[in-house]
Amino acid sequence: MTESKVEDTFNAIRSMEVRGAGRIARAAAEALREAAVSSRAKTPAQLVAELTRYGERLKESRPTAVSLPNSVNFVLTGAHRELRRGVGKETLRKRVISLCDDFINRSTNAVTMIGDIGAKRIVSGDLIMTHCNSEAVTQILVTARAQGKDFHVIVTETRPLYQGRITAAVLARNGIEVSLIPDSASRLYMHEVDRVIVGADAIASNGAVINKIGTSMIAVIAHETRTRFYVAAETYKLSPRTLLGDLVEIEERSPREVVSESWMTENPGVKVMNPSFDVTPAEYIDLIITEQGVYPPQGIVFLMKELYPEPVKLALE
Ligand code: RUB
Repeated sequence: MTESKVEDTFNAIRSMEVRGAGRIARAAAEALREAAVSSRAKTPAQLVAELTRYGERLKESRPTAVSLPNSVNFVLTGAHRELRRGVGKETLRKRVISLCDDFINRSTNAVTMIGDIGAKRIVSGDLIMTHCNSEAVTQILVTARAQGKDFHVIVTETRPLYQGRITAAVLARNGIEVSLIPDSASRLYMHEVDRVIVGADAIASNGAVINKIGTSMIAVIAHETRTRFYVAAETYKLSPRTLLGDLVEIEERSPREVVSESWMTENPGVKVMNPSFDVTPAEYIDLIITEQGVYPPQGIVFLMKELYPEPVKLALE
């Protein structure tokens, strides 16, 4: 029962039925919560071992969104701490459940906070561009609209999976004027755009932002026209391992998302590539909007060290 719930969540994340860095993170916490509730482990050590195995499995579902390991580690670090304290199995179970709830609540509150903070940057009359589908970005735009601001949003389709269509539909439903454009039309419209706002799957210690493929292309175009480029991201998108020199892995997805099986068979000499994310260097980013405030990308490392002291401590030991 437990194992199958974890596998269901693993498959839902891998197949992108559940997608977007924040939602992935919450889905993992929900799966661990359910695992803790229904576990038949006989001892606290067994319970922690079981949850650790499930957590590691969930982390393997998609490689780029650092929100996923950050969510799992938040729960597992707490579980291991309780185990070291010598608590009984039922206390430990309750503690894990409350850690999962805590992560999920923090996550939804963070998105609301980002909406409130980011909406201050939206001005009536703005033309805004966004790429892909980010709930943090959507929250900013919907909040600004609810405050009575009138603006127009250009949404890129976001090939090959067209997540831009989701964004466009949600914004339109919330009374926001919206246009959907092919990704390749971004430069044509950029000179009219006041600000670009995108989400993030991971943020590195040097302030670089990893987000949906095509984000860095849009950032370069925005730079050319001196258009402001904002990133909206909860702090669990910060990648503490990048402080230790690790690189964020870029997910390579199936070529079948780009061309059909029959096209591939008819054209065996063509290698189809489908990277899902890219890296936008700090110098193309004006602001990173988090639930803890607005940061220049070059300053994000200080927030990272404050929120994730462990990797640095480990490296120094
Ligand atoms: C989604 C994507 C989003 C970030 C941020 O990619 O790149 O911009 O995950 O989203 P995919 P959020 O569709 O491949 O998961 O703000 O919702 O966490």
